[in-house]
Amino acid sequence: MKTTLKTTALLLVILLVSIACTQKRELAMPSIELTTDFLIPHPVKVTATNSSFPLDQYTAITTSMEEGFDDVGLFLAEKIIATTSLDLQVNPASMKDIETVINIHLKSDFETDNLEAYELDIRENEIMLHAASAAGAFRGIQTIRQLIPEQSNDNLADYSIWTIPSGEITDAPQFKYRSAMLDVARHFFSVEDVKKYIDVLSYYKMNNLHLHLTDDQGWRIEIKSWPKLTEIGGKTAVGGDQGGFYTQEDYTEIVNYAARRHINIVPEVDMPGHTNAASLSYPILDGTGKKLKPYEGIDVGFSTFDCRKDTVYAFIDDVVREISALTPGPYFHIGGDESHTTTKDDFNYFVNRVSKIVEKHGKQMIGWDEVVHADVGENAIVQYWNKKENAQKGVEKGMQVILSPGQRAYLDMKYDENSKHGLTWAGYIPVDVGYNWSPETFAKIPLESILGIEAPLWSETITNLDELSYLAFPRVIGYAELGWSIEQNRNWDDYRTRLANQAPYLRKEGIKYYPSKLIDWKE
Ligand code: TNX
Repeated sequence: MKTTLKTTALLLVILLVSIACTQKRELAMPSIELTTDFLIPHPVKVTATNSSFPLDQYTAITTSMEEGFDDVGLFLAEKIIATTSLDLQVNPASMKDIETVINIHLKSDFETDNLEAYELDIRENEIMLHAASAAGAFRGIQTIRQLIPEQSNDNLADYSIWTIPSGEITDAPQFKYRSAMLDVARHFFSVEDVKKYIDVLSYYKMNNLHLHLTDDQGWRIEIKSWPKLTEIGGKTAVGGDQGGFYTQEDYTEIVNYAARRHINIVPEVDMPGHTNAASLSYPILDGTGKKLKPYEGIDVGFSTFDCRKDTVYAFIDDVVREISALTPGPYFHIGGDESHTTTKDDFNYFVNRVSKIVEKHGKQMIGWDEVVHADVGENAIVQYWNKKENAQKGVEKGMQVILSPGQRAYLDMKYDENSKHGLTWAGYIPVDVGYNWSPETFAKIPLESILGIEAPLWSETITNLDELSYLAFPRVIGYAELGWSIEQNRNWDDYRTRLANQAPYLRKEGIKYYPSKLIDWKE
C-alpha cells in the first residue's frame, strides 16, 4: 500500500514537472517593440526585431574570463535580484535547468577604438553583450537594467517572467569624460551619501566623479603628514553647520566603490585661493597677512597661499603625494579659481610650480579656466566654468577642455524663482535649459579638443542627501546624456518622455528629485 502511494506521488511529480517543462518550452514569447522610451542616455543605434527575451528563474549570466568581466556579471545579478527577486547564477558550474542566457563577452574588433563601446543583441533565448572592455560591459549592463520592465508578466506561465524586448543596440559614448562634481567642502557629505550619488550616476553611464575636497569653509581629507588640516580645518562648514572629513580609509572606500562602477574619482585641492581652512590650520601657508579665523559664510576670493614661500610647495608636495597614492585615476585637480587676492604674477608662478608637482606624482593636472594664463603645457586640462576665452586660450595651448559652463551646467543654480535651494549668479536653470544646448558648439571649441562635460554641484545651500538630490535630479541625468549621446540623437521633446519614465527608478532608489512641471512624471 505504502509503495503504491509513493509510486503515485512520484508519477504525479514527474507529470507536473514535465507539464511545467513543456509549458516553458512552448512558451511563445510575446512580441514587444524595442524602443528608446526607457533609455538614458540615448544609444547610438537601436533596431527592433519584435520578439522578446524571457528573464526568469531559468536564466543564467555567463561572462568571458578577461579581467573585470566576471564582476560585471555579478553586479548585474545583484541588480536583477534587487528589482525582480530572481537569483540568477553567474558562470554556473553546470547549465542543467538553464534555458536562457545573458552572455557578457569581450570583443576586440570594434570599428571604434572606444573602450566603452558595446553591442547588445537581444534574442528569444539569449542576450549577447559584446564590449570593448569591462568598462564597456558595465555601460552595456546599464542598458539591460533599463530595459527590464518594472513588473513581471505572470500570465505567461505559472512563474514570473520579465520580458525584455528583442533587438540590437550599438552604442559608444561621444565624450571620454562624463562627470559630476560634488562640493564636500562647503557642506560635508558622508561616505554613504557619496556612494548613493555614485550609484545613480553610474546607472546613467557617467564615468567620473570630481570631489571638491577643500575650500575656505573646510578641509575634508586626512593628510597624515599635516594632521591639523582635518583637526582644525575639518571642523567648520557653511552656516555654522557640522563639518567632517574623510579619513584616508574613507576616501579609499569611495574610490573602490566607484571603481567597481567604472567611475573614476577626481580629487580637487583648490588653491592658491579658497584656502582659508588650510591656512587657519597652518598659518605659515597664509599669504594675506590678515588675522585668520574660521570662515562659515559664502563669499569667495579673500584667501590666498603665500605663493613665494618654499614651505608652501613642500606642503603641496606632501598633499599631492598622499592623495595621489590613494587615487588610481589619472587626474589631479588643483582648483585655481577666483584667486582674487593673489597677484597675477604670483598666480602664474604658483600654477607653474604646482603643475610640476602634480606631474612628478604621475597625475594629469586639471584646473579651473583661470589656469590657462599660467605657463601650463598641453598635458594639462582646462575646466571651462566662466570664460569662453579662457577655454579657447587653453585650446591654443594644446589643452583638452572639460565643459562646465555656469549658465548651463551648474547644478547649484536654482530651477526658477520658487526653488527651495540653490544660488542664482549664473541665472535660473530649469530642466529644459540645462538639457537644451550643444557641448559640441557651445564654446566654439573644436570637437577633438573637448575631453567631455561635467556638472558641478556646489554645496553652499544644501546640507544633506535629499537637498543634494533636489538640485542634482533630474538635471544631472541630462548632463549624462549630453556627454554620451551624439547631437542627432538628442531632442528635448523625446528626452522629456524618456526622463518621465525614470521616475519609478528614482523613487525606488529613494532619490527625492525635483518634480519639475516641465515633465509628465510617470506614476
Ligand atoms: C563659483 S565655479 C565657484 C565656487 C562657488 C560657485 C557657486 C568655481 C570654479 N568657483 O567657489 O561655490 O561659484 O555657484
